[in-house]
Amino acid sequence: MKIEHNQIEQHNDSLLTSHQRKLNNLKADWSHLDIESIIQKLVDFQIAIPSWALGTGGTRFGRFAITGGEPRTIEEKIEDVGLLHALNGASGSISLHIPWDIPQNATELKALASSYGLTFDAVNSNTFQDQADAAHSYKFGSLQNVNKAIRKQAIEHNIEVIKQGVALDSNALTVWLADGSCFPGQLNFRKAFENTLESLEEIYSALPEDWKMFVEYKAFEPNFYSTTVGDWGQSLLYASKLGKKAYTLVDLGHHLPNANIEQIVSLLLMEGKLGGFHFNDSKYGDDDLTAGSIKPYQLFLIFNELVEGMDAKGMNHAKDLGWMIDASHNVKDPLEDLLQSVEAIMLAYAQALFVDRKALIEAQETNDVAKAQEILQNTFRSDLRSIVAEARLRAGAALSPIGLYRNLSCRNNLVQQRGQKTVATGL
Ligand code: AFD
Ligand code: MN
Ligand code: MN
Repeated sequence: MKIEHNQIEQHNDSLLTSHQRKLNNLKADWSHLDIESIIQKLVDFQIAIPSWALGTGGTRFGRFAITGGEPRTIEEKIEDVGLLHALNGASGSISLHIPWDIPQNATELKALASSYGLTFDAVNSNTFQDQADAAHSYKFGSLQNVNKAIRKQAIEHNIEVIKQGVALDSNALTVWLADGSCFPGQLNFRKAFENTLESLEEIYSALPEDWKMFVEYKAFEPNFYSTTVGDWGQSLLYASKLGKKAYTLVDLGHHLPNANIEQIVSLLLMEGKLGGFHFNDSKYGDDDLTAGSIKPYQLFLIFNELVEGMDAKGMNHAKDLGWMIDASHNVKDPLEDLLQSVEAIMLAYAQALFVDRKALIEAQETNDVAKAQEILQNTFRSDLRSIVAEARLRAGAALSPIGLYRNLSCRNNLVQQRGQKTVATGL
C-alpha cells in the first residue's frame, strides 16, 4: 500500500490550526532556544526499522496472529517500512536479518527501497538458530564453540552477511550472539572468550574499509548461567581488541534490572566506542516492548547523555551512530507499535535538545543537586509533541501518523492485498 501526497496533505490541513496554536505557544515559552535548528535536527534524525518487527512476535509460550496482512517477502517488508516512512518521515531505513531475509536481487531491492525513500541499515547475522541446510548445530554456541568446524561455519555465515550488505549499500554488521552456557562448569569462560574473539577477528578482517561492526551484548537468555558477550564491559573488550571499526551496540532490554544505561552510554561515548542502539522498552528483561511505553523518563535521560556526549565530541547526531528499533509485538498491530516507538524516540531526542545545557553544567559545577533535577524535569515534563509534529510536517509526513494510518484503514488494505493468514519471518 502506498500513501499519496494529497492524502497526507488533506490529513494535515484538517489538523493544521490546532497544531499551529500549540507550536506557537511552545515557541513563545522557549523563545531563548534556537527552535529552527532543533526542528532541523529532528527532520534529519532517522530510525531504522528492523525487518523482523513487521509481523506479530511471539513468546516461548505461543504466538497469536492477530493482525493479518503481514509481509511475506522482503519486498513486502520494504513496502511496510515505506508506509511507516511516508507517515512519520523518520523511518528512512530498514535493517535486515539474514537468513530470515534472503536478498536475491540486490539491484532490484535497492531500487524498490529507494522508490520509498529508504536505504539499508545494519545487516544482522543469525547464529542463534540452526538452519535446515547447515552441516553443524549451534546448540553449544557459534563463535565460541569448542569445535573449530562449527566456529568456521558461523564465521562464514557472518562474512556472507557482509557480502549481502555490501550489495545493498549497507555499511554495518550487527553481531548478536546467543552464545554462553546454561550450567556451571559447562564452559571455560576464558576459552569461550578467546574463541569468540578469534572468530570475530576473522569476520572483522572481511569488513570493508568504511564499515562498522556492532558487537551487541545481552545479560541472559537463551543461556541462563553465562553469556559470552554478557554486558557492555565484555562488548567493549571485544570492540577494543578488534580495532577502530568495531563498536559496542546497546540494546535497551539487554541489561540486568535497574542498570544505569545512561551512564553506560556516556562512558562508551567518552571512549569513542558507542556504535549504535536497539530501542525498545521493558519492565523485567528483554521484553522488546514499544520504546518509551514503560520508562519514558529513562529514555529521556539516555538521550540527554547521548546529546551531551555527541556534542562534546562534535559528532553528527543523525549519522555518527546507528539508530535502530529492536522490538516485538504480541498484542498490537506491529505497524502501529512501530509508529509509537519512533514517536517516543523522537520525543526523547527533542527533550534532550531542549535541556538548558549551560544551566545544567553550572548546577553540576556548584553541586546544586536540586537545580540539576529541576532543569531535567522541566524539559521532560514539557509537552514537546508539537515540535516533533512540526518536523514531520516539514518532512512531508503526517501530523498524526497513527491517526492517518487508521483513517486510511491501512491494516485492512494490507489484509486485502496479502490475505488474513500471512506470517512474516522472524522469531
Ligand atoms: C535479540 C537481540 C538481537 C537479535 C534479535 C533477534 O536483541 O538484536 O537480532 O533479538 O530477534 O534479542
Ligand atoms: Mn537487539
Ligand atoms: Mn533483544
